[in-house]
Formats: sequence, C-alpha cells, structure tokens
Amino acid sequence: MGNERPGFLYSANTPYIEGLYEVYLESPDAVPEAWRRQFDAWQREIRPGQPDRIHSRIQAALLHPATRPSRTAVPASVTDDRFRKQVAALQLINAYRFRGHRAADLDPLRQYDRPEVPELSLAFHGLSEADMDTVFNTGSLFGPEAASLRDIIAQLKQTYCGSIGAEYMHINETAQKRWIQQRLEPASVRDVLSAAKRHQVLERLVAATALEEYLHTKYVGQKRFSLEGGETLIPLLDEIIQVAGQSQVREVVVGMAHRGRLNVLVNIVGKMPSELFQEFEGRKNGSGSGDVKYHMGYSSDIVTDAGPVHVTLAFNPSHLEIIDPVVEGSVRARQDRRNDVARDQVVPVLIHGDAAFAGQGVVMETFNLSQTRGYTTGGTLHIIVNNQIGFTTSDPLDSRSTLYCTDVAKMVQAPIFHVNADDPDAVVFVAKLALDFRMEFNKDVVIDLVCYRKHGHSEADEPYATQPIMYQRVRAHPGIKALYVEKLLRDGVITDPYVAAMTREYVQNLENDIPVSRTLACDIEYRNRTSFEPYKGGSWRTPADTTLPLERIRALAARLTDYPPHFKLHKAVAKLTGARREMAAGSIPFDWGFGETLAYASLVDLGHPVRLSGQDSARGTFFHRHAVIHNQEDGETYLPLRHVSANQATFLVINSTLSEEAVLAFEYGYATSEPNALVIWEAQFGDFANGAQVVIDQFVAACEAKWGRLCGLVMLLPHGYDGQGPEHSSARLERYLQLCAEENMQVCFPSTPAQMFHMLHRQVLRPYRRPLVVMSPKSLLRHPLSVSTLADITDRGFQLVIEEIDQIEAGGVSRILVCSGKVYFDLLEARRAQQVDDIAIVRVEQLYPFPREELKQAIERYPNAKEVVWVQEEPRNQGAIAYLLEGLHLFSCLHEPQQLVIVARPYSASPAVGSHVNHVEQQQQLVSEALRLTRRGAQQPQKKTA
Ligand SMILES: Cc1ncc(C[n+]2csc(CCOP(=O)(O)OP(=O)(O)O)c2C)c(N)n1
Repeated sequence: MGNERPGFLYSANTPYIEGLYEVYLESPDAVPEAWRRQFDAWQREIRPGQPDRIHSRIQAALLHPATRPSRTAVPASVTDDRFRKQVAALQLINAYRFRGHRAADLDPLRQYDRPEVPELSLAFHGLSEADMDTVFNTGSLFGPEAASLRDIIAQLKQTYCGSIGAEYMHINETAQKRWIQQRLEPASVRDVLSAAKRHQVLERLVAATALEEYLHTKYVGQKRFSLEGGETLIPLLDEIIQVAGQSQVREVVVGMAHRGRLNVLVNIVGKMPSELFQEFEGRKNGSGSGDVKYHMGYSSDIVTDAGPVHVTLAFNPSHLEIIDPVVEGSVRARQDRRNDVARDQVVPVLIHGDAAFAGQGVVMETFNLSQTRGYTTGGTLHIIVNNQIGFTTSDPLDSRSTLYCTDVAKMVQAPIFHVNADDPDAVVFVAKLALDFRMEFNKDVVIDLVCYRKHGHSEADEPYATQPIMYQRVRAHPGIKALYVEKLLRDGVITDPYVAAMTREYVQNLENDIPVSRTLACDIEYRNRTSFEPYKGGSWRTPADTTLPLERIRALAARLTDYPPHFKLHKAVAKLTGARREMAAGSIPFDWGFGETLAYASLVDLGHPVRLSGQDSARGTFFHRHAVIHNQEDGETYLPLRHVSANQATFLVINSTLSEEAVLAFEYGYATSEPNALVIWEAQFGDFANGAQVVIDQFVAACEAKWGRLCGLVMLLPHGYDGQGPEHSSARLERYLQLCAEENMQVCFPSTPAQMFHMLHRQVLRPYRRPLVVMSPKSLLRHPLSVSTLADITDRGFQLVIEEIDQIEAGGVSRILVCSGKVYFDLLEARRAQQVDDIAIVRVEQLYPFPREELKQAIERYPNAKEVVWVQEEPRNQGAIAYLLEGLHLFSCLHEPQQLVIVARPYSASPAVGSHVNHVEQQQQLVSEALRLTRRGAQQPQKKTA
C-alpha cells in the first residue's frame, strides 16, 4: 500500500475499518479521501466472479510490519470533531454487529447477569450522553437515513441484544454478511409476525407441551428424554419444513439424538400415536433385535403450501453426533439420485445437544467435509437444543473451553444465531432466516436454541442433587407455552378458551390415534425414492452371473486405456496403461489394479454408479489404481472410468479428507440410501479404520438388526504382513469376525485380481445388500503369482474356496493347509521350492458367512490327510483363528480321525514386529512349520537358495 496507506490501520480498529467500508459500499463519497482511495484499490483487486475478500485484505493489511497497537480505537489522525463522532457512531454500530450477542437476552433461566461489553459503551468510542440527540449517518442500519444516537442505540439493542444473539461478522464474504445484516436490521421492521403465523406457532407449542405432559402422566417414570424446557424446537422445525417446501426443497433429512426425539417423531414426522404407545408398553413387534423407542427412525410426507416435503428422521445410535456424517451421506445420495446439482432439493437438518456439539470430534470432521467436492451437501442447518447442561450433571465450565457451545462452527464461517427459546416469535424468525441463508449461499448455518431442561437427564434422574440453584430457577419457570400464551393474550391475538380447546383437541387426537403432526400427504409419486424391496428376499448364496464375455472385456479395456491425445502421461502411468492393454489382449496376465478397475468399468456400464473414497484413493495408496490421470504438462485430469459408454452411470473417486470416522459414516449413509450403487470406503492402511470403530460397531455390524436397514457398503482394508512394522500390517481381521452374526455382513480375503473383480461385481449384481469387509492386499498388488487370466474373468465367478492349483496326487496328501490371503503365496512358493508333494493348500476367500460346504468338499478330496492345518500370518491371539475355533467352522469340515493343527505367529500384544529382519525370520518359521520343513530335516528355504 506504500505511502498511501491510511495511518490508522491498527488491529484494534478493525470494526472501525469495516464500518467505514460498509459506508463506502453504500456511498463512496461519504468516507475520507485516503480511505476512499484505499477501498478503491482493494475493490480493483477483486477478480470478476470471485467473492469480495475485502475482510481478508483488511486482516492482511493489519499484519503489515507497520501495525502497532493503538491506544484508542478512534484514529488519532482524525481531527475534525464532527467527523470523528460520525466515525465513532459507525464504529458503535459495527460493535453491536460484532459483539451485541454478548449482551443479548438469551437465557430463559436468567442465571447470570448479562456481561458488560466495553465495546458497546459510548465511552469506548469517545461518545457521551451529550451526543445522544446528535443526528448521524447510520451506514446501512436505517438505509440511507440519518438518526439520532439515541434512536440508533435503541435500534441496535433491539436488533442485537434482544432474544436473538447473531454471530456473523466472522464471515469473510461481504455478500453473506450484508445479506444477514439486511435481514436482521432493523429489528423494529423484522419483528412482526402475522397473527395467523402466531396461531400456528402456538398450535405446535401446545402440541409439544401436551405430548410431554400426556406421556409423563401415562407412563410415569419411563425414560423419554423429555423436550420440556425446549419445546420451541417443534415450532422451529415446523417452520423449517414449511419454508423448505416454499423453497422447492423436496426432502429434509433430520439427524438427532435422544432429547425431544419422541416429540419430533410424533409432532413433526407424524408417527402414529398408537405406535409410540405400544413401544412404551413394550408391545412393539419387528424383525431383528430392535432398539429402544428413542432411537428409531421414521419418515413421512408433510404437506406445505408449495407441495409435499418428504421428511426423514434418521435412526440413531446412542453415540452422540455420529449420526451427523451418516445423514450427510444419505442426503448426498438423495441429491445425486435427483441429479440435484445445485443441492437445493434435499436439505440436511442436524439437531445437537450443547455438550455433544462442543465435545465430540466427529462434529468438527463433519464440518470439514461440508464444502469439499466429494462430500458437500450444499449446506446443513444445525440446531443446538442448548439446555445449558452437559452430560447428566455438568456445567458448561467443565464441558467446553469455548465461550459458546457453537464455536466449532466458525471453522467453516457458518453464521450462528443464538436465540432464547422462551421467545417463539424470535425462534420462528431465526428458523426462516437460517434456512433462507442455507438456500441462498449453500453453506452451513447454526441455530443455538438456548433453553433449559425441566427434568433430570432422563425422567428417572434427580437433578436437584447436583444442580440445586439451576433447578430452583427451573421450578420457578412457568413454561414456554404459558409465557407465549400470556404474550398472545396481551397482544390480543388469542383468548383463553381458544388455548384450552386447542389442548383438548390435541389430547383427543392422541387418544383416538389420529396423526398429530401437520397434514400428511399420501398420494405423491415415488420416482426419486430409494427402494430396498428388490434386495429383501435374497441371501448371500443368491447366485449372480459375474462373468464378463471376452468382447466386453476388450471393449471396456479399450476405453480404460484411452486418454486425450494431447495428454502427456507420467512414465509410470504410461507403462501401466500399456500393460493394461496387453492384459486385455491376453498377452500378459491380469494384475490387481486392472481386475479392480475392470469391475468398476463393467458396473458403470451396466448402470450402477460407483463411488470410491479414501485417502489417496484416486491414485491408490500403493500406486496401483490411477483412476485419475494427470497431464504432466498442465496438470489437467482425465478419468477413463467416466468415458466408458454413452449412457453409463457416474463414477466418482474421491481423495478424502484425513478422517476415518466421518468419512466412513458418510459413505455408510450414502450406501444405505443408494442400493443401486457400489459404494466403497478405502482405508489408507487397514488399521486406521479403528478411528471409525463407532461406525463399524454401531452401523456396519448392527444396523440391520437394530433398525432393519440394509446396506451394501464395501470397506477395503489393506492388510498384509509385509514387514512394515506394527502399525501397517494388520487390518484387525479378528475384530470384524467377532462382529459377525446373523449374516449381518460379509468378510472376504480375496487372493487374486479375478477374485477381486468377481467379488465387487457380485456385491452389486446379486439382489442382496449387506456390508462387505475386505482384507485387501498391499504386496499382492504386484505379486508375480497373484495374477489372473482372461478365462478367470470370462468363465468362472467368485470362488468362496480355491482348491489346490498344482498337480498333487490326492491319495498321497497327508496334510492340508487351509489359509487366507497373502500367506498362501509364501506357502506355495516354499512348497514348490522344496518340492513337497504330500501337502495340499486350500484358500478360504470368504471367511464370513463361512463356506462350510465348499471347504468340506475341498478337504474330502484327500482321504489320507491326517492333519488339517490352519495357517495364518497373524499372531495366535489375532487373525481368524478364534472365530474359526469358536464357531467350529474348521472342526465341522474335518472327518475322523483328522486333527486340526494351528500355525500362527506367537501370541503378541502388538500386531507385528518392528524389525524387518525379525519379520522375515518369523515368516520363514511360519512357512516351515506349516510345510513341516524343519521336522523333515529339510533346509530352511533361504539356506537352500543360498
Ligand atoms: C459418544 C457418547 N458419549 C457419552 C454418551 C452418554 N450420554 C448420553 S446423553 C449425554 C449428555 C449429552 O448432553 P448434551 O449434548 O448437552 O444433550 P442433552 O442430553 O443435555 O440434551 C451423555 C454424556 C453418549 N450417549 N454418547
């Protein structure tokens, strides 16, 4: 900025500068010459089509070496008193925009005195009582109008320090800030709701209150996690759905935890009262082992002025906040199905508790997904039911380190509207404002509904023991409905008998089992809905033809190895592309990357979308996939899988954020909403999936049993004892196998590229949807023996068990090795090297559901085998062995007098040794033991080679 830089550009003056900038935008001549030139210069730097980053420029300017702390917020160089006061008035207006929320009337319990906020005082800006009747230019507060300082302050207090505390000045984009400002200012204009609207609000408030009271007296002491103290949530949600309908939103997907869930289910989503009562009475039947009533999901079509909106309340496990990314994934799938590129037809709404929102890391992970290409849903509406108490008993002082429970949302510059739940008019205003913001800017937005909790954490809990003072105030609180009724009576909007009749009618409806939500639509078309009907009858044994004729392989391969002529490929990628051409021609064997890529190509060609995400997934962590080709000259990218055929389905590969929990949950949510697609999450190394353990336990393994939801998600977990140390060797196969029951998922350990091809093909082509957990390889990606032929793709499908491949005389076999995955090749190589001819090797490619028949048959081929040996690379306390023994899977395949022998690494606390030399020794010992090389007196394999 050189010499022209105004002399008072100090950090303490940020509000001043921003205020001045606001004035400049409205009327450039109203600001001093030096500033006008400065702002003109900044404006010129804005590139067409780019957002106005003037705020960043101010911040950057403040970091200039010349920056030094100012003693006063008012620039010293401004000498003219009249002008100085005008600037001070603008500065004060801006201070309310920045800091007014600190003095807002947000707490229904009025537990603390509202803080003195220095920036909101006259003195802070060099003003005094004597200036109260002076008339000032107000920037945009009153439009172009000037006003007295007294009127300005009155308006500011009403706008920023009433029932709404707005935090939005942290947003960089000027357009967004100005949009919010124009909606908030001045409050005297915005705070007018029609009588009809207030009737509606009252009606929903009566519903929310009456339901809780009804359940409280009918089901005494039963847990329901009452909404009392925060009943305004119901009119808030009602408004959101109505506004959504008017904005042409066709689906709203809601994720929420326990608090107030039953109320939302009945009063918003239209669950039949009788269904809820049956659950309270423990009479509800259903398939699977089920879940408690406050975790169940529901959906319906709600009538709005502009057509029906499909509202889904997602099922929910107890683990707080983990539903957030699941809902986001589900929304993304619904948007994709509708080809909703603007992301305006389906909107996610997430309802949080204050402690959970501040405390759970997955909230941050989900925010971090919100604007990324592969995961954005065009903005989420977050609602915090902030009852000002965290956990069962704890104070905010113990449950967070931030001022507000919502501060994490600032990481994506979401506007945050704190609102007092005792003021339903303000809540409804904020509901519309927030949804309109989301629709306008496709960004996240937060409503912090500040309320209280009438009972303990649950109804069986005693809150006075730990919160005596808070609960004295709770006891003295008349209730939100009572306050609102009082207000409406005062305003002459209603009469007493009207409310009594409304309440009576609501209770009668409950008792007569009439839906008590808004009107439900029953005759809308289902074109854009997910249907799992086609997948319900099948079993994992339902056959599917996963083979591919030679001409299809060749046609697909031609597309996969094609790229724009001007593309200069990286050497390694060019080599790989050439090799893939040869593989398709049958001149060299198939490798892993090609088998996998061919499966994707075939699926998109058949109309099944493919979505693959994970860290580095586009290239492949181990450099084998290269689904995205990069032109080495200009960085341009090309995805051959998007050019397979004219009417193909979409192929999306995403290099994910560095998250396991939120990303896996997102993909889970996507897969539960899009059964037609192949949805894959890939861990960078399999063990990193333990960062997503909640998702695996709560959703992948148990979702169907708890909530009856099917899901065809695939998890690719690189697993293999390759000597890379304890952190990268094991995908913890044992943990997945321990979670297996009731055919809830499939666990596979494919050993060849063709097996990978058929397994992925089968996952989509079978009319059957269950999660598929895959121990995927690292070293096998380039292993010379882990290859396939064209015939393996054209002639046979996925083999649950692969029998002996060498010419071994069956009658002479005395020992059968049974194994899975990469160790097979070590065994095979050693057996060939040692010319062992009395040991057969059989591979189990699917561990769950266990293919007993197939393995039994394979074992029966060797009538003289006395021993069946399970060989695994994992330590004895890990891998598949415990599962195989416990489930008698191996025993049931033996026949008298066969013995079962186990060969594994020794028991170990850690998955693998750190030293490569130790690893090699262990591996050789394992192989030798399995092949009885030591007992035979044969030399160790490496010695022989030497
Ligand atoms: C991940 C997780 N940790 C702990 C719990 C146990 N728990 C259930 S509710 C709750 C308190 C939640 O407080 P808040 O988020 O403020 O919601 P509120 O119950 O007050 O509405 C806790 C700790 C849980 N359900 N999930």
